[in-house]
Amino acid sequence: MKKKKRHSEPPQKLTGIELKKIPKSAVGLPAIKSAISHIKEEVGLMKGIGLLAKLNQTDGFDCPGCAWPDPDEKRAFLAEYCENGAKAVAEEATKNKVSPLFFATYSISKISKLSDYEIGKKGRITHPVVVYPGKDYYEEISWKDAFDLISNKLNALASPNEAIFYTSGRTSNEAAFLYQLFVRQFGTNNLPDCSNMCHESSGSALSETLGIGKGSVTLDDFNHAELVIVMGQNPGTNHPRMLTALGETKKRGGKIITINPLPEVGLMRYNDPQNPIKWIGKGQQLTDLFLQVKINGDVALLKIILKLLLEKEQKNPHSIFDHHFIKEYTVGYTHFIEDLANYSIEELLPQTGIELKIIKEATDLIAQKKKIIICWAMGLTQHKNAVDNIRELVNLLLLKGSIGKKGAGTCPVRGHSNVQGDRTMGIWEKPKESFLNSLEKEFSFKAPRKHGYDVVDAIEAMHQKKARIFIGMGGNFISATPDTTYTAEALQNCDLTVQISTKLNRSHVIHGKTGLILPCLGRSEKDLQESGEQFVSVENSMGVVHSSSGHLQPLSEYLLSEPAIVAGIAKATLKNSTTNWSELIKDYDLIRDKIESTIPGFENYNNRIRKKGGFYLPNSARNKDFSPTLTGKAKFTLNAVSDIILKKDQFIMMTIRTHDQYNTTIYGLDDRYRGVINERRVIFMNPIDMKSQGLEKLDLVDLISYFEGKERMAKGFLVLPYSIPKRCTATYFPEANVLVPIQSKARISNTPTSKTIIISIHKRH
Ligand SMILES: Nc1nc2c(c(=O)[nH]1)N[C@H]1C(S)=C(S)[C@@H](COP(=O)(O)OP(=O)(O)OC[C@H]3O[C@@H](n4cnc5c(=O)[nH]c(N)nc54)[C@H](O)[C@@H]3O)O[C@H]1N2
Ligand SMILES: Nc1nc2c(c(=O)[nH]1)N[C@H]1C(S)=C(S)[C@@H](COP(=O)(O)OP(=O)(O)OC[C@H]3O[C@@H](n4cnc5c(=O)[nH]c(N)nc54)[C@H](O)[C@@H]3O)O[C@H]1N2
Ligand SMILES: [Mo]
Repeated sequence: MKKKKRHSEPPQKLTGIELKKIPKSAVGLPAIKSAISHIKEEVGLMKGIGLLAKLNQTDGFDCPGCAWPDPDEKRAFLAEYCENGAKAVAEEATKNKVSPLFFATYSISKISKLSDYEIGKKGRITHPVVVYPGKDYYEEISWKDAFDLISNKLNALASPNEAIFYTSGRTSNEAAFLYQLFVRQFGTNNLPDCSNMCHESSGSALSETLGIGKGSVTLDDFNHAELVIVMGQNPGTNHPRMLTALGETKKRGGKIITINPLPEVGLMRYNDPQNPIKWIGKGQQLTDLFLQVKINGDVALLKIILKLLLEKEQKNPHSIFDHHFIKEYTVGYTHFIEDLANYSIEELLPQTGIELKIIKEATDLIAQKKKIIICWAMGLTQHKNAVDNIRELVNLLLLKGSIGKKGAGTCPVRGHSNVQGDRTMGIWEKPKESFLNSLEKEFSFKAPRKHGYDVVDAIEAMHQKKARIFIGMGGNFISATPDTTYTAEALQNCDLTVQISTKLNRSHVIHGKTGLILPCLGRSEKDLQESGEQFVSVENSMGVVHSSSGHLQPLSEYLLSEPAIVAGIAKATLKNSTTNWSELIKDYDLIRDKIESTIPGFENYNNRIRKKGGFYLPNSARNKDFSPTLTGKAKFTLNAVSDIILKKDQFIMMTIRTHDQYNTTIYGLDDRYRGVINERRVIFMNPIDMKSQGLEKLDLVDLISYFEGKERMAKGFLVLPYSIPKRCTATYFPEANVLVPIQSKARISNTPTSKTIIISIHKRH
């Protein structure tokens, strides 16, 4: 028992903070400098520059950073990447290796004492390794023995539903398709993925209201939009290339409204990285109007805007709403308008924390525009009423007829570079009947119909020992999921955990009785199979499917590609499979042929994927076709405002990313755009709240979270005064995940509420 505890809590050492002035604009020279310094340190300068030249080029590899699309036509010669894309590549192409020798010297207990930053910097894993029950060291294992071990354990289960198959969103279409095929032939739909913690709320809301779980805009729409509203998103750090698109909107006379509890630097001003002449100077202003909303105040804010728009419309009929669109394409309008009368602006206003005057300014801007794009990310999707957040913004777009026309629509900005593609390939615990039917027809087997576990349910199942095997296709499950201590117990309850990974991470030290690490090729590396060099394909945030081929020599001769690993496990496990797994791996064109036969939109896949820039998947909402909804029309919905009530001395806390991390991979210890250098255990607070709590800058505090009578504690954070609404605070993910209660999740989508955690703050004496 004692040993388990030791592994579950990441260390809490503080590093030595330095506070800097918050920069006035994003990107520009400091970004280039930072990118080069990471590349130099991890990869070496010459090799690194060669690598960057291939990033996001049509003959190169897809950036493992975010899912923001590349331009359809013109690609800058050397520079379709950003600072953080360069860092992501540097991390993957690092010279640092985690070999069997490393594992012989570092016990698992010893690794567990390192910080996430230190663990990540150890580098790429070179050989398959295993830890046996009761042992504290990983040791080398052959691929064959690893596959046999997995197959023996899987086949010994009482039911296939006792195994869980997680996916993180970097996995290629080819690997994802094979993975879900194997899992379903094995007999379960237990396919949770990182989407469950990410854009699941968007998928739920958009499928219900517009009939497709993906966004409707293309990159070109930003060239035509009259207004872009960016809600709950920090693109300066997480999707830097989006700033270029916003810059284009501005150049053409469009406006930008930003809705965020923090004045995120990148959204305010930026310096185009591809236009060095402009690096000197203040940069281009992006945001025209900033609404500093309280955490989870978005539905209240949108309702005020909707009510004010309605007032204007009633005063001057047909001046604001697109009645033709509403009549032709939607249902539920009358009911929706009636429901707005149940809310009063006076009651809604305190939830937003914004002056009415500023909300009126925003309403005036919206009222005049006919082509509106709304972009959003985790600031909207990780709350109890997250699905409501997104349905409410859809209401606004529907009123304005801003869906399915140029320069307008929904833009949920995806995280992982192929998270959207993985879903298209069938990585989902709730598969559609039509999809299972096609799989059965093509592969002659009976696919399971019972819905599987999502991430939260999977953790519960492992904790209750209803599930005994965990296999992770990429990702870092222990650090990405909520309730770290509870999730650690869940994983440690398993008979077997298998991590298919590129780099060492904390999930390798929180293992089941037997633990396996299977190292795979990264995006930037050559994938050589029997028929020659292979490429893979991915889908970006706007539904463009394109190819990605690595150019580097693989880091170690023992690495296998993700498709080859899936095939290896499948071949060993499935005794009666009619699928020829070895054949499929010889030539990935054969996998793509199978995708074409089972998934709509992939006609002539092998041909079209070879075209420069790839191809667009069909998107019904983009064409004003809402037939996939229950009524065949787009739907107005009634949505709930936040029901959070803070007691005295309680605060609402959001967990956010720094500028120097990729989810659980910590590139460095700085958050340059927020002026925090060399420390991650910090809590951002409003200065008035600090005063009321008797706290001073850099005081050391412990945090306690509250949920359904249970308290959770995270120790050792430094207080930082910041521009953030009163009673709102922010900490960094994953350090604060111990505080996120496993049962605190969004209605419908089941997404952990990583942006609404109720806490109190306790000064160390
Ligand atoms: N460099 C880098 N790039 C990444 C990632 C990374 O870690 N590093 N992660 C990738 C992934 S998987 C994802 S999902 C995306 C994440 O991209 P983001 O969603 O931009 O990431 P977060 O840091 O979670 O930022 C959430 C933003 O929402 C705001 N916010 C929080 N709560 C609320 C709220 O209640 N209302 C409103 N209006 N705003 C709120 C926060 O202030 C913050 O600006 O980025 C992807 N790209
Ligand atoms: N509190 C809090 N929790 C959150 C969030 C939050 O905002 N707040 N955000 C949530 C979100 S949006 C997401 S998407 C999840 C992210 O959850 P995950 O996707 O599980 O986490 P990552 O940190 O992206 O995973 C990094 C690991 O993936 C492996 N890896 C990298 N590239 C590859 C590859 O090409 N192949 C394979 N097989 N492995 C690879 C490396 O070993 C690396 O250590 O976290 C969620 N958790
Ligand atoms: Mo994400």
